[in-house]
Amino acid sequence: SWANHSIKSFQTADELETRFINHVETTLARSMYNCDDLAAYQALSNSLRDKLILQWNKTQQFYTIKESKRLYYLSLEFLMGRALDNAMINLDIKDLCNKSIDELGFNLEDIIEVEPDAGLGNGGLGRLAACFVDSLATGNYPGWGYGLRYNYGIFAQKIINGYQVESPDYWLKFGNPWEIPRLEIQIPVDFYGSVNTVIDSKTGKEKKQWSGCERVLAIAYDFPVPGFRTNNVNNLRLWSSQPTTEFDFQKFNEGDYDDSVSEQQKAESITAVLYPNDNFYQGKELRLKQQYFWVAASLHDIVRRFLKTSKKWSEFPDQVAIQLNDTHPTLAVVELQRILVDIEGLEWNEAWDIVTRTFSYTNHTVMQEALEKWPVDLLGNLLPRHLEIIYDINLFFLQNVEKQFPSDRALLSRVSIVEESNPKNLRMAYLAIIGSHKVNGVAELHSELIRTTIFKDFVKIYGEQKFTNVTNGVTFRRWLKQANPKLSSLITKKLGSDDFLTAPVLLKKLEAFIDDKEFLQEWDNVKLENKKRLALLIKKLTNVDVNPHNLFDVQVKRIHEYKRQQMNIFGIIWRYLQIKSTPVDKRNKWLPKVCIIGGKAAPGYYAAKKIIKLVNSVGDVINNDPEIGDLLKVVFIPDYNVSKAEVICPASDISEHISTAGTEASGTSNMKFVLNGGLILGTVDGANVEITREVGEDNIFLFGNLAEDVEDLRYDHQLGRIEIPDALKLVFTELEKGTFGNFDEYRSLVDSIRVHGDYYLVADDFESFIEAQSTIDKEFLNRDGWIKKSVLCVANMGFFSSDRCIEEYSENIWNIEPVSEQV
Ligand code: DL6
Repeated sequence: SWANHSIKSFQTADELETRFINHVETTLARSMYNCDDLAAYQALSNSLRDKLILQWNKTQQFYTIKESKRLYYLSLEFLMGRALDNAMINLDIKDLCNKSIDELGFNLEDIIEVEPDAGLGNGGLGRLAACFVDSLATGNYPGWGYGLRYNYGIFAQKIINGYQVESPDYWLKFGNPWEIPRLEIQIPVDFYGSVNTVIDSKTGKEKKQWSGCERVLAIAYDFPVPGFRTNNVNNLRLWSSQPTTEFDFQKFNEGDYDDSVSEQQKAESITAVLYPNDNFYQGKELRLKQQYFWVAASLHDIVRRFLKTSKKWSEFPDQVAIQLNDTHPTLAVVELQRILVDIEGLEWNEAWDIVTRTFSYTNHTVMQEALEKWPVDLLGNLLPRHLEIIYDINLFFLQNVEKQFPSDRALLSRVSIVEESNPKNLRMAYLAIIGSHKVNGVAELHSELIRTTIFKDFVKIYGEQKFTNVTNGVTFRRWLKQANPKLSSLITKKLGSDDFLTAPVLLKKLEAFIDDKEFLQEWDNVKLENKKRLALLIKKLTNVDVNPHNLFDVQVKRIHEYKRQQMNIFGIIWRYLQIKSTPVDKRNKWLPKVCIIGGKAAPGYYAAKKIIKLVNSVGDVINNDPEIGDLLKVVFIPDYNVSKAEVICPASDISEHISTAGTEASGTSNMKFVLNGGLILGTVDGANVEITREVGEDNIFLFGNLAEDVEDLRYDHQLGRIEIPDALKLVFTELEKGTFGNFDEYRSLVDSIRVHGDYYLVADDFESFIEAQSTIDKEFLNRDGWIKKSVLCVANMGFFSSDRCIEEYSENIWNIEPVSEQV
């Protein structure tokens, strides 16, 4: 029971306070008299960290003794957000911390706010990895994350004159109490160089040997990952790059100071910055260097741990499962084959069998622009031996395909890892499929699409059973208990326990209270309180006053044409024009609404930046139009990140997930909003489909064309058959008039629809989009009905817990089991 767990943590407020003061006075070398919120944050974090580290150490020893199979989750992004609040919740000592901190003269909420987000990711993919490490730890699975410790995470976004301006996010400015530098773990990683044939001293046979000519060191930084109510603490290991030598002493002596440190700087640049693209492949050499640096260090670490067990190589896949989070770590497949063949001297086939039994691959997108294709020459120059191995993998694979389908030459060129383009490219997704035993998509519709479109030839070759689905999920600890303490307490009170945090099917019991008037009223009050909290944040960030009693319609996510924030803002303009053309005395027929949009655009993404500018300009006009008042407000929340999402998700009445059908692999914020009692306005895309199945069609507002119609519609558009509905024409005319500033600024957004084929089908879906909104307006007025919908949604969200995802991966893909908790 949990009573036993607390033994591992603080027993009394006194104990915590003593530890806190100790950290202030020794670790921070300050006195309690000049301890500000930052110092208090550091002292409290260090106090919790002390406890975590002891448990973390014991857990690792425990896993080693048990010799249990381990899972390694390779992800180039872990969008962790803040750690302190999460640690307090997972250790179940938030009340105790509150009491201590209060007694020490601080306010816990203020202290939590001091912590910078660990923004080591772009969006859904990185946040999914963060939810997964939480669920692995909570479920007592021996699972580690491996990633990169970027000095700069996702950039901070400022809005200046309506434009996005990026500034670097130096999140480590004040140090990081949540990491344990393992300076003794230094793994050399080589680049460039050449390949020679040498005689193996053991076997006397010829073998290939790669000698790199640039070496950097990978230094391990460990982030303890506490599970919820377990004594097991897992590990997230992030690598930081360092030069092998401090600087070039000879150059220094010769007075060439600049050059003497250039090699050092080059080495450090590998883990300096996170590439800020979401769903977009850029093809930079430094990015490839990051990828190899990370997989080489991680595999070296994994192999070293395996070798300590003295087991045979053939048992490697019984001890180790490696999950490739998208294609970013695909070189790990090649690196393991290289280690086994070139270094350990295994036969190719024996090695390849081990490799494919070890790896599995998650695909997160079907969009062509996001699929990684490294130019052959670039990869061959940086990693010459790896290119040879890729060619061999491809050769043996194609030979097998040829045997299976003897007369299908077109098939061979379609599935070859090497794309015969100019320049030649390596299709990393194909390499990931060939090197893995399982491939999964992240929602049912998406998994079906990869089987029937981008990977259809591979289904023909390998059969259906290699391709599977694991629908995404989110951790209920962060996204319900931490983000929404009020709703979490209400549910706890009503259900008599908070067991739903680990057994989410229990939420279903809320359905029993659907006619309990008092409960519905409390539920509604919680939403209002959360909307007030968001209104304060909006005021602080944008200086716009919004009325928390009005409908909050939220769309926060990365800005991307396929996510269609442009459609949202066109819809807002349309609503504005409709209100304006309604006689003044009739305007109150319009439901007052607050439209909230937020998200970052990749710095090089022109259209996305134009969308941000348009949202801000429209907001400026509407929010300052005295005729409109509270009927319509439009705010752009700057610098959307995990900690802001924790305030925003609990506060929506409606959230928009309106991607062109077939483009959003899953989405996970859709789950977070519904889990917090907000309803969805969405397309039939990604996990919206399964959310509908779970919560029922009556409790979600769907609109738009279906994925199966998209191809035909695009084809029609190419032939010039495109019809712009009158409502959208009205919007375009208003833009042309300059109501929201110079039209030239937005011409490209309009032209992409009118002139360039409307790839994202904004025109096709616009009418049904605004129709769905008018349905929402009506339904929102039926207060009782609306609150009931909200309760029913939450009651049926159990399926979307990331704990369920981890169980499915463990059972169907990784073949790992929970290790009983150490005491
Ligand atoms: O699976 C996590 C997340 C999905 O929820 C989103 O729908 C999807 O867009 C995102 N995919 C990527 C692809 N990235 N790359 N490279 O971020 O994954």
